[in-house]
Amino acid sequence: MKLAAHRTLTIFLTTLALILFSELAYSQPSYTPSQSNLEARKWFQDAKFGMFLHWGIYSELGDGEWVMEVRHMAGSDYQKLAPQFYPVKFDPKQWVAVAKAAGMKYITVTTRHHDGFSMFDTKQSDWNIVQRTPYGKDAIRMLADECHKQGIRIFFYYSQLDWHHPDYYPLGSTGWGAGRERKGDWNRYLDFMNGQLTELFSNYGEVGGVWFDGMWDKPDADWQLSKTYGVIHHLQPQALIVANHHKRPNPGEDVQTFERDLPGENKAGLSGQSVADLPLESSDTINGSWGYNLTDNKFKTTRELVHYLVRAAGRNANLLLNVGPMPNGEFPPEAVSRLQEIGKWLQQYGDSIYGTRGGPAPPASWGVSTYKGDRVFVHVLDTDGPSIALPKPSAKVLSASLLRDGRKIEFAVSEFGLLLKLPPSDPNVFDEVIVLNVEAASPPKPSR
Ligand code: JFZ
Repeated sequence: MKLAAHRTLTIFLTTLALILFSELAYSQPSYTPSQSNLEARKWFQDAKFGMFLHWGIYSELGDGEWVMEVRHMAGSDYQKLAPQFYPVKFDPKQWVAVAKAAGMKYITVTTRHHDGFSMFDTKQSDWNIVQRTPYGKDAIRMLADECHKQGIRIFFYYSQLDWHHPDYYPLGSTGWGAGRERKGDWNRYLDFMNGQLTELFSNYGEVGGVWFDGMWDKPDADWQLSKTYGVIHHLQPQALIVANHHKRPNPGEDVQTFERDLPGENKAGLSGQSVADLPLESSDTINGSWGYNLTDNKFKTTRELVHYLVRAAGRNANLLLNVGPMPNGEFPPEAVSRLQEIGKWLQQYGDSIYGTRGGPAPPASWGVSTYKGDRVFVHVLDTDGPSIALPKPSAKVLSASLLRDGRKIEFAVSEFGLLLKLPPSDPNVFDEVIVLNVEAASPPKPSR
């Protein structure tokens, strides 16, 4: 009786919230971030390193999160995955502990991907982990609770594209093989999404932010972003809105993210957009896949991963590094060992990464620079020469030394620039960090 009353009340309140949102529309066509949001942006920039997790019922097939689309699976077939989802080894405490030991400060997890399957308890649809799987538990709540306990911020990846919902219509560039009816009510779909986001930003404690993805499926549709962003910023003003639409940021977005690329580079072909004056993030994956892929053994080496993190920091950006957990709820062992090694590296070199900004020397073939207060960190990643030359610094260089052992480094400043004499290169050193102590009444100018 009590339970039933509680459920009725919850439904009532959710419906009320939905009506309020659609009537009042906390839209923000012009957006001024709150004080707490500005603080969260600074926290984010200081944090530098996050864990991306793609986990869903697709993980069962071990063929990535796009498997439904790639194999043109009918929705009626894909649905059979749900009653087989029972991650016996899922231990959120362990996940968060691995992320922390890797030196990561936040976790961005798929609350639902393009298959539309919610990994959380939602009242907006029964296509969710609690109602459709024998596991029956809200994995996102378990993970969020554990993040709060262990002092890691939780971000929610949320797919705006949906290959399952009948109101995701007209279809965009994907989803044509799912055997769906060719009809649907777009506004009802937007209400559904805003309803889910209301749940996610009401029922899971403080959330670091949201990572939107999928708008690129229908770039010209009316997504009514200002309304959706308004809902989130109204509920949690500090929450950072990150949108992976591969375009210049829209009003209301707090972080610019780059998929599989560093800001300003476009090697993967998804990042032609120019770099905005917002906190920046690069996302990439530890092997070649986002969701668990049984045959993808192309794990990047620890050295490559450290270089990625350092090159991102040198471009004033975070690295969001993806791991695709297995259907049993464990991380692939190849990922765990690499994460441990990165964590070890960060314990020694983290001072040159955390809390820094892109440094005064622009990214070069030898590496990048970061800075913090009156120290510039020169990250020498790839060079076999006896010295490197940097542009002439705007602040006077007082001393130069190796971060790893404090050894003094010889340097010379001329009108042409700053010359640093390198120690003999050591193949075991991923990144030879040289610390410049500079006379800094004003901080050195970032390179960007
Ligand atoms: C998107 C997702 O589709 C993908 O599954 C993963 O979640 C990643 C982080 O984000 O990746 C994209 C998005 C758009 C394109 C390609 C990959 N695109 O437009 O070609």
